[in-house]
Amino acid sequence: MDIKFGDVNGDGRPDFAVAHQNGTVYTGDGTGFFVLGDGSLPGPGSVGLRGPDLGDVDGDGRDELSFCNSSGGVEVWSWQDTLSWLDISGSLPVTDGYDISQLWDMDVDGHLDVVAFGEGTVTIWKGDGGLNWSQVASFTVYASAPVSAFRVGGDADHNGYPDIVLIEREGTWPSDYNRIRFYKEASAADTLKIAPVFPMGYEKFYGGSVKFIRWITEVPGSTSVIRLELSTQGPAGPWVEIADSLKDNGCRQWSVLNYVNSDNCYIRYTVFTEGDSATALTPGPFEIISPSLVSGDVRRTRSAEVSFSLFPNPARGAINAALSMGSREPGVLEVYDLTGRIVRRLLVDGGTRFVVWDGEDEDGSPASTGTYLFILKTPSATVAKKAVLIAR
Ligand SMILES: [Ca+2]
Ligand SMILES: [Ca+2]
Ligand SMILES: [Ca+2]
Ligand SMILES: [Ca+2]
Repeated sequence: MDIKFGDVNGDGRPDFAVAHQNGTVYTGDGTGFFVLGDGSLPGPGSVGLRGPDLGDVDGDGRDELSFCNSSGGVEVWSWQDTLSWLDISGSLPVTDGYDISQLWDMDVDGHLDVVAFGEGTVTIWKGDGGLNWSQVASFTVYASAPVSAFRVGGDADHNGYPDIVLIEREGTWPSDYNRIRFYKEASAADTLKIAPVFPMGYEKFYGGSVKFIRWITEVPGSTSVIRLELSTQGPAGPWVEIADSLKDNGCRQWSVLNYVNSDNCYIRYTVFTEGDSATALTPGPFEIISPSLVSGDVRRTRSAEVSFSLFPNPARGAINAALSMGSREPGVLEVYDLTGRIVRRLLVDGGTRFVVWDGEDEDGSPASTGTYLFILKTPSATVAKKAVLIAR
């Protein structure tokens, strides 16, 4: 793989690493603009730093960079500051025949390991979260075969350990051919287990952005399904469902909860089989930033003609909303609690309207005393306001 997205500087904005002669790491500002961030990294030479990958080696929420150098050695570097990178390659080989690197936790101990492929050989070095890398496995697939592709991380057999897939050119010209090979880690699955893969703690996400939640499961025998839940108030919950009854394929695309600011977020992963379940939590807290709440509680997009007011505030038992929007614009008024959980959804016709939230959730149970966020969504605008409900 010659391009990988990640966040090297921990600002919550996507950066990427690419094997290219003009440079390797580009940092993004979140609006589609990227600037070269190589700084003190080794120069790219005529072919670039080959087979780069990004992953958080030291668990601080910022991605480190791995790559293969022009001598076939394997290196890992950590962003320190603009233009300043630290070499954390330790005892990884300075010269060898490697072409592509991957950063993945192959033994599922919570620390990323380095895996590299080149000249027909795959090698795994176990990491300790710092500078130390120790070789734990190496095997030759087909001596001196040129590399086409290499990817680790999927767990095809649900034994709880990632497997390896690669493509190389085997045979000799003119009868050479591309060969795809798949290697599975050979442990038997004997205990139901789930482990988080991403996020792992201290990442920064923007509300409304899209991230991939990843996990790995050890599933003896039967079929498994996954439930994902979010807490924005620490590892004890309360928990809000992200998705349930998911296929256990290790990955879920997630639209990060908006209108929430918290640096104490956790995901709870649960794997279910018939008659059994297992649970795991994100190892450390990650952060969700919602800019719309940073500068006050009113957010407008596009149309200034859509507005509403809430009264009284605070209100006992029920909150009134006076709405003003285009006559041909039916909308929805959503009520959220401050954990981001949707409490009630009220459909409203276009024009000038008056609706009452009776202080009950979708099931008719009374909501508790607290601050609630009201979001009015129409085809042309989204407006948010807060009000306090005092339970009856
Ligand atoms: Ca970034
Ligand atoms: Ca890091
Ligand atoms: Ca590991
Ligand atoms: Ca496996």
